[in-house]
Amino acid sequence: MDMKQTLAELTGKELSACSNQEVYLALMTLVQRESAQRVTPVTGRKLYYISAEFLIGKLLSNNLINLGLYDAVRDTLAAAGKSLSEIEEVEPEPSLGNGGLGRLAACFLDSLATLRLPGDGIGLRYHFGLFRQSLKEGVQTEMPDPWLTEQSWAQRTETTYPVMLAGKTFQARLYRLAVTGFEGRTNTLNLFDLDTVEEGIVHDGIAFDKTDIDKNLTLFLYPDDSDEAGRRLRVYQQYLMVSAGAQLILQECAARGCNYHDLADYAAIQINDTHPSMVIPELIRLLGEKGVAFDEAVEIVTKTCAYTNHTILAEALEKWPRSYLEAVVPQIMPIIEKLDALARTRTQDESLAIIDAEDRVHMAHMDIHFTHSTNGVAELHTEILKTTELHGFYTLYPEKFNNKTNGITFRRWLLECNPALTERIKSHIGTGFYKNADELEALLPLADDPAARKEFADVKAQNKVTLAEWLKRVQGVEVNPAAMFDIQSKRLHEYKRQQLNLLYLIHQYHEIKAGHLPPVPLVSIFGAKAAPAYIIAKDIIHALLTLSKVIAADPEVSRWLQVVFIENYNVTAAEKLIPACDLSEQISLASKEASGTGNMKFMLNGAVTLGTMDGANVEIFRQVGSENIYVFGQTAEQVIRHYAQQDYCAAEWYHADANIKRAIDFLTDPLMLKAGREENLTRLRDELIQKDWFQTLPDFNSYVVRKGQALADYGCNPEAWAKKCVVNIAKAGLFSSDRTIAEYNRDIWHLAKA
Ligand code: B1N
Repeated sequence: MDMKQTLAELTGKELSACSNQEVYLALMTLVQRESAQRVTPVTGRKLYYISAEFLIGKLLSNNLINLGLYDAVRDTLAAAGKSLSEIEEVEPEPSLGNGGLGRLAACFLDSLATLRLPGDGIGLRYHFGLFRQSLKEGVQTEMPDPWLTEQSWAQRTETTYPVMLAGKTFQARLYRLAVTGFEGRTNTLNLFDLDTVEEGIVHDGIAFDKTDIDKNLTLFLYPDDSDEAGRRLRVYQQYLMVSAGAQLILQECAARGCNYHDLADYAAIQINDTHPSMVIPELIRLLGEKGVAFDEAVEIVTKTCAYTNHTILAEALEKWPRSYLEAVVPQIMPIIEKLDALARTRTQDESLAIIDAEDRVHMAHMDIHFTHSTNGVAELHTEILKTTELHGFYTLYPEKFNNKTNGITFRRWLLECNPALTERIKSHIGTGFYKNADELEALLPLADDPAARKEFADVKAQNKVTLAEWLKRVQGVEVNPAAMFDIQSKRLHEYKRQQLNLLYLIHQYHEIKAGHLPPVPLVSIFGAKAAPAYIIAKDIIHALLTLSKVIAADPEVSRWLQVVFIENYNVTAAEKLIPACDLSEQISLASKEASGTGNMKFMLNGAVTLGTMDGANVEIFRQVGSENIYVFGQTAEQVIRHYAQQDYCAAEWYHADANIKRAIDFLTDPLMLKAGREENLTRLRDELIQKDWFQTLPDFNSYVVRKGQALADYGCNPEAWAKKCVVNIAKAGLFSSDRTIAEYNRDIWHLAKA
């Protein structure tokens, strides 16, 4: 049937008479109908990827592309006077994640379906996801970010599972969201929720009664954990997810003939960081109910489950007080105790225990002892786990440790977000790279072809104009598309060092005031949300917003330098920013960024990286070579040594270096205090001088030098710059999540392709 007729049937009227909302809902139905035709048949094992976050982004266009319907829909709509891109705007973005960990889970689901591997997600159906950020008067405030509408991508089912929380039984209702693969199969994202949750209890931004579990359990991703009620709420959420998830897994496997003793032949479970770790004792408990003895259950679960570590930051490695678990999930506490005792028979090393001397339960320790695989997410990260953070575990279980360098799906991060670049690439090397990313390497010779370089440079220039128009429309700011677009977009965290970029911008401000003009104007763009209770992170946002005002008010400087902060950075905003970026800021303190995936997205879209030798930057460097990336700063080894010897002193750097001192002092210059808030600016200044836990100051000078070099190359030698862009695109194939998923499957899951 032709598309026009199909859409007319779905809307029940002439397309030209439909509102965008009506067309959107009709297209949602079309996608749901088409994807249901392609469900992945399962033979052998099926993967369950359990994760607190799935940062899936808007779904309409992505699904249309994957189902091969995009062009037909776009053209049919255009013929009726409708615009698909306007209809996309109607769709609310599901913000079921907060950063790389959640976006990785979404890319993995896409790649699994594309590779025709049976692999479903298990998570929670948060009503508001992460908060919506608003930036008024220079400060971040948080609002709920609703995405659920009556007709929704996540479809309600009649299936519920009983889950015991604090001695009371709750019914976890299953919602199913179709995950389409590119010319592939359909998998499912299973999301759990309670019918009793009430959005109406949220007041004054994102405040709500943290103790009313019936009403609040799935309202938000990562509810504020700065008080005990908030931390307990996270335990409630995690157990709801894993208990309902484990019941679903056992039920599905039993339906396919599993007798529970052979669970590992039917299921592979990937534990995404420590949030789902309670699935281990929960499965042991449920297997016990089915008549499987403890020792055998431990063996089965170990064979079935695998764990991915995403960070070495101590504060992110969850340790729950025993008292919380006893209160919220008393039914699994005896199992955790038995696991702790069992682990202690394998090692004398107290630091590898599950329950420590302070009665805290180390979730990562439970994962490593009782799964068969522990992986890091980039080569450097895995090495640091083996040699430093998890060295004791590596000594005990060397065979369990492996690396899986992260990746991104090219369907969303190239085909969908950058159609102009996709067209250019296609014109040279065909469409094989859609599914076989390594074919991008065939572009490499074009780096030396001036005509081809110009084509790619023209695409970038056009994308920058498009971004400038979007910024004008949604934020009312005007930017100069001829400037270099320099972008740092990621969660706000001190280890990611937005504050280093801030100090650079202040430095540039002074240089321009002193008459040292840069070779080309710079537009410095930030996108970042700070955790609501993370004070210094919010101070950094405030300082950037204040600096932006000070610069904008100074015509002498604003011709050369502009600071733009994107409000409510999310996947949708990322899709606009990334295709238009010239310089990609990946400036975390070496050793702290496990991998990064934004770095890969920017590279794929022809941006050049300015980065430290951290996370996957190391592998990007190896791919493109030193000519095509700007590297600066301390090495991971140097950083780790400073932490071990506790010999870093920020104040020494501040007093010894006039440029550092000038930049930090400016935070509380009268100009800044007039435009901003003294409390926030002073606190940030003091933090940088007195603590600077993430060693910003030692990297300051090399950062200034390398960024200056990038500006000079960009401004004075556009031909050489264009060459770098082409090389970056050509060498990005390694970072396809199809490659990552193929490696997980080869080494850990062993799923059969449908
Ligand atoms: O996971 C990404 C990596 O690319 C990033 O480098 C890494 O920072 C990110 C606790 C986390 N690690 N840990 C988290 C998120 C929420 C939370 O409550 C930890 N996120 C990452 C994908 O591997």
